[in-house]
Amino acid sequence: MGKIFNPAFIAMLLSLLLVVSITPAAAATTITIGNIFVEPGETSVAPVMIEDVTHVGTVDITIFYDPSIIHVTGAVNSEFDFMYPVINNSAGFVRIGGIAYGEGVSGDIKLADLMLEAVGDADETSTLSITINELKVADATETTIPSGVQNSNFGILNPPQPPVILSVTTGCHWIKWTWTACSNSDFVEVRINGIWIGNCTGQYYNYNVSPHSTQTISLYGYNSSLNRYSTHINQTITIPNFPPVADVRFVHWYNNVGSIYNCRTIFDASVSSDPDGSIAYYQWSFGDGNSGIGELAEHIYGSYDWNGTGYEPLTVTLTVTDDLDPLVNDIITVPVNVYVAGDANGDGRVNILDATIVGLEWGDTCISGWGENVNGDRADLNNDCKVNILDAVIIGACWGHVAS
Ligand SMILES: [Ca+2]
Ligand SMILES: [Ca+2]
Ligand SMILES: [Ca+2]
Repeated sequence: MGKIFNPAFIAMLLSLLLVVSITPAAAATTITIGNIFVEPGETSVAPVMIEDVTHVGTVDITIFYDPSIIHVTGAVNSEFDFMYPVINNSAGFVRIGGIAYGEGVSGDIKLADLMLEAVGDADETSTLSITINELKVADATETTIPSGVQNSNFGILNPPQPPVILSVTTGCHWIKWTWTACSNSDFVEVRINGIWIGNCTGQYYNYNVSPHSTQTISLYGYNSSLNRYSTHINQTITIPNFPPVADVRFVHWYNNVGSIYNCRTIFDASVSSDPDGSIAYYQWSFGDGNSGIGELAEHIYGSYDWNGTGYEPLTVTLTVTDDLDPLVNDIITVPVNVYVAGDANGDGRVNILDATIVGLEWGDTCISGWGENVNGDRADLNNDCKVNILDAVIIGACWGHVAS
């Protein structure tokens, strides 16, 4: 009993099992010819192999084919000492004999490279059917070597064609190409700027790109049976410069002439944007004949527009220009309220009503703009974001002024 569980015995048993399991089964000898696909009129080579053979001395086989589709034009490159083909392209067969001297040859032995010419039309096929007449070992016994055969197909295919590009659409950061179905091809190989990108079985390709870049796509059809590419088509596309979007944010909606009593009107263009770059230039026309530059513009108005009964807003024009070549602009116009100095309520007069607004809003402050606090905005006559004595002083100094 103890012996069965002896570790040495188990180790020996395991190693024996291992040896048995990795010993290959005796391979059967097979005479093969590979599948072959060619274009119409093309001549190609199909190797005729005797695989897993031992000490073969003589071989004699016949390969039958459809002579309306294939002609055999030769047999070369034998690993036998002597090989001779008898070709009959009228009847559709080639008989090939081979002799190896001495101990013969063993392993995977090439009998011949068979040269096959396509004489049929595209999409025609013929089998290459092997009959073994004789296969014997290289000794006095001349024992026949048992062997199977593996026949093959010879097919004629039209060559792959490149597709035709149907459309190209672009965004700031992408290009999409579409193309026609590609005849005689299993897939379309996509190269961009000469570099392989992918093999597409669909009829489109999306590619992410740098803004405003130039990309060249090349498309090749590929036929895996023929193992060859088509000619290719190219298309070069330059992503356009997408225009910027001009926008203006007011710090103060209500502004006053500031030529005597300081009132800076501030325009903020930082809310402008460019989808594929950045904005390089900001140009302002303030609506009173003056102009300026910069993302954040300040202007002190010296004039207003009174139509006899009320103020007309002045028109501010912002032009933003991006940083790509060629430069692209966008323009926006915005109205800006400008009143005479000291006029808080915008009625064209500086009087007790303006003083009242300042009094009511006394002490109000803002940080980056008055927002919803319209009266605070009106009462802040010097645009310093505080309603205090300085605003009251402006009213006092301008008391009785009338817009005209
Ligand atoms: Ca742009
Ligand atoms: Ca007023
Ligand atoms: Ca103020």
